[in-house]
Amino acid sequence: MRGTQNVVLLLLWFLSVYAITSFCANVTYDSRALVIDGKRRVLISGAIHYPRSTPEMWPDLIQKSKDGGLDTIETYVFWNLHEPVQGQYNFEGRTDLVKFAKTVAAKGLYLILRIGPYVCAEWNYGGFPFWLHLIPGIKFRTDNEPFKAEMQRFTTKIVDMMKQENLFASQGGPIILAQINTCNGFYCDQFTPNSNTKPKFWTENWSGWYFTYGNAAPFRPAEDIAFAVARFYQRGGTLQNYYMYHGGTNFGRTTGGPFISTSYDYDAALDEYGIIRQPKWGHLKDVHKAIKLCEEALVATDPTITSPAPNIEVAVYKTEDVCAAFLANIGVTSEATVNFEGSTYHLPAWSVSILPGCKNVVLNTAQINSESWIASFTTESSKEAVGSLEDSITGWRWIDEPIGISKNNNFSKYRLVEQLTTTGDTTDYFWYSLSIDFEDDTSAQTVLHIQSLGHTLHAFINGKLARTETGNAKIDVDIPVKLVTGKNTIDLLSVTVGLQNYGAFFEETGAGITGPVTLKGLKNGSTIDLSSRKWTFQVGLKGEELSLPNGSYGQWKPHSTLPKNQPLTWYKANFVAPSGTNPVAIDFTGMWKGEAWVNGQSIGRYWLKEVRTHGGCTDSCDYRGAYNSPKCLKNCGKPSQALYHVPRSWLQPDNNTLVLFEESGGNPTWITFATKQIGSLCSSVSESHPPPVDKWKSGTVGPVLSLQCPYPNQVISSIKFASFGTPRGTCGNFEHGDCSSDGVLSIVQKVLSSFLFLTS
Ligand SMILES: *[C@@H]1O[C@H](CO)[C@@H](O)[C@H](O)[C@H]1NC(C)=O
Ligand SMILES: *[C@@H]1O[C@H](CO)[C@@H](O)[C@H](O)[C@H]1NC(C)=O
Ligand SMILES: *[C@@H]1O[C@H](CO)[C@@H](O)[C@H](O)[C@H]1NC(C)=O
Ligand SMILES: *[C@@H]1O[C@H](CO)[C@@H](O)[C@H](O)[C@H]1NC(C)=O
Ligand SMILES: *[C@@H]1O[C@H](CO)[C@@H](O)[C@H](O)[C@H]1NC(C)=O
Ligand SMILES: CC(=O)N[C@H]1CO[C@H](CO)[C@@H](O)[C@@H]1O
Repeated sequence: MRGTQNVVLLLLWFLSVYAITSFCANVTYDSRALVIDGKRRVLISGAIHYPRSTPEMWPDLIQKSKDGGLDTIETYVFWNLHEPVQGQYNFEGRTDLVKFAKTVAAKGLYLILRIGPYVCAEWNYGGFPFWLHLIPGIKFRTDNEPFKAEMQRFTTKIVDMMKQENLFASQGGPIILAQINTCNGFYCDQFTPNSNTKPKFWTENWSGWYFTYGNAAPFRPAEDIAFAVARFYQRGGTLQNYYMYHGGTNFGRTTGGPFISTSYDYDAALDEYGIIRQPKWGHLKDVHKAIKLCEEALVATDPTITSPAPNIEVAVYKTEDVCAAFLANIGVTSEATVNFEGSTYHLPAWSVSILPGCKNVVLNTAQINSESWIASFTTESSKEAVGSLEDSITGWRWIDEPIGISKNNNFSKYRLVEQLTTTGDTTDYFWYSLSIDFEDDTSAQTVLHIQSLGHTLHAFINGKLARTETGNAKIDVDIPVKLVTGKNTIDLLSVTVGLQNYGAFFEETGAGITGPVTLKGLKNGSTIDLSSRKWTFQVGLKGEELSLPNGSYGQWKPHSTLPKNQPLTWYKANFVAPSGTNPVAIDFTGMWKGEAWVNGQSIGRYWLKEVRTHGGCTDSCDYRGAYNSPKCLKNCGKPSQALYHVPRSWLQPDNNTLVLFEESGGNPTWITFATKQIGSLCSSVSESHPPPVDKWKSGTVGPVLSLQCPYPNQVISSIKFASFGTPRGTCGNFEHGDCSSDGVLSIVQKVLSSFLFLTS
């Protein structure tokens, strides 16, 4: 049986690859549809930003998108990655846009290319290269000649590049759309295009929300996003795009912010690691199928929308030949029944039923038929592997980063300077150093007052870390200091954590210690302003200059002297990659804040900052009612991000180097590796559920419960829970309800063991 299925799958795959060669398309539109080669279409799209994964991951991500029912992949183009230095372009590796477009084409999907050049996207500086800001007279995103000239040059470069590779649909390529008049938001059913000759497009349907350091992780229930999608097509929508379908990872220093996490998981249908997130992926797949069953009717006419009762909305797309209906209950609390064309339909609160052919309900957005599973991390040390993974990280070595000025690029001024215009955002790190003599102030209750534009400040007084403080736009801190007679040193390390990516004039936002800096409460009672004293500045760290992130340079000191909880320390170790093919993460528990590199490639900034919202978290969230990003939160009381993705393709089987720069202090020997896999499957079915969408046409009647292992090499090893009645909870936390029939677990176990017997 399994063999036969494989043959069928292979066949389909060949067919889809074959299909791309006949792509060459004439793409136009009218008020109702996108018209591709004369065929009127409604399309479903999902965002995958190519630099947030690796070229090795792209084919799998795009295949899973296709399997999930998408027609189209959408991406921004990230100017600051492609032109890090003015006139010097980069289109290699994760920035290989042409390869990404060709991968989309090879899977037989369309591509929407949003060239920007402004992208927002929680991306550093909204995608603008920082050098753009240093062009005299420039103002971003407005009618400004220097800006328009640069924007035109970059946009032309990208368009020409795509043309040269024949990637536009008119040339036989996958790109069907570039910049468009559209709607972004959690819901877009009320949106109207700026011309009545244009179709209704939704470019950013936020499938979840981004994570930030120190805040709980938002998630969006599958029932609610399914509701939003169905509502959009119910009210005349033509194309919607999930933002994100795969969020991925903000590698290196690419996060915007400040304080956007390195993980850009977004609670998307594909998780940060590319694993299918259930039930979201499967439920949306069913929604897509249901909409596609209506496609002919959707493109044939505008909907007739009526409201037969409060909170009930019925949309019918009907011509002589075709019909499709959407029945919505937009009420937040009450279920409802609707009479439609002689039949009665039951609608849960906040749900839409889809009726291709206007007769049978194939899907209700609040009823999930798709199976669920739990993908979880296993630390190798908890496995019965030969040798724990802790043993596979060996030979920790270290180098201390000097406190204060240590590089020849230092310079002095009798004032404080803004950080970004000085560093050009080439590094997160910028030193402000001052030395000051006192005759006798040693017994005084002296306070050092510092004002900074952010984002993180480490203040060292006489070589000792006196305070770490974090803030967006404003850090205002009083640090009690003990001065000594004679020379005192004040070394302030200012650290950026991702540049602002949105808001009016966001490009003007500065960082660093712009003052005032004062000493209050000296022995003679006076306050002195240090802002206009002689400060010495240094761009970047000594370790960056020495290329320590590469691991093989510098005088690394031995394990026997390894310091713990020491600020400003570089650590390095060798490790053997976790075996197998499951995605890999590093658990940085034990460390505090810094950046990490694997084999010289930055896996991003890490920060174990704890989630401070202790009240607002919930495991299960009521999907009913309008969603917004604080509505459903998880991760309270835990570090906002402990696990950091290391792409498989960056690893060798053995002899890998991990380097990290720790700002505040930690214990690197606690660091472990973990792999992510799907360990548990859940499925539920209700007698009132319509049959699965894919069974609908094949004549199967009644509800069907199915379980399928996500990977070909997996088998079901045990059944943990089974209930027939009114069970409660979510996958992993089920419990029996008030009504529950006896012996279900043993019946299911028996079925499973006979199945295993049959197939073995
Ligand atoms: C493309 O399609 C439109 C409308 O369907 C048609 O008017 C136009 O002539 C076509 N263009 C080409 C190059 O075939
Ligand atoms: C500062 O830079 C100068 C050269 O510009 C160098 O001679 C000096 O040693 C540097 N200072 C420190 C503390 O490294
Ligand atoms: C107080 O002491 C500081 C530091 O010793 C000195 O700079 C300042 O001039 C003194 N102020 C007065 C009013 O004596
Ligand atoms: C690694 O070393 C190369 C060559 O020395 C250098 O160009 C590169 O910038 C280094 N990478 C990092 C992350 O320091
Ligand atoms: C491990 O890799 C480092 C740097 O990539 C190299 O210098 C070293 O020779 C390698 N060691 C082994 C045993 O292969
Ligand atoms: C990704 C994105 O564009 N997010 C924006 C969505 O809209 C909200 C509110 O309208 C903004 O706060 C986000 O920045």
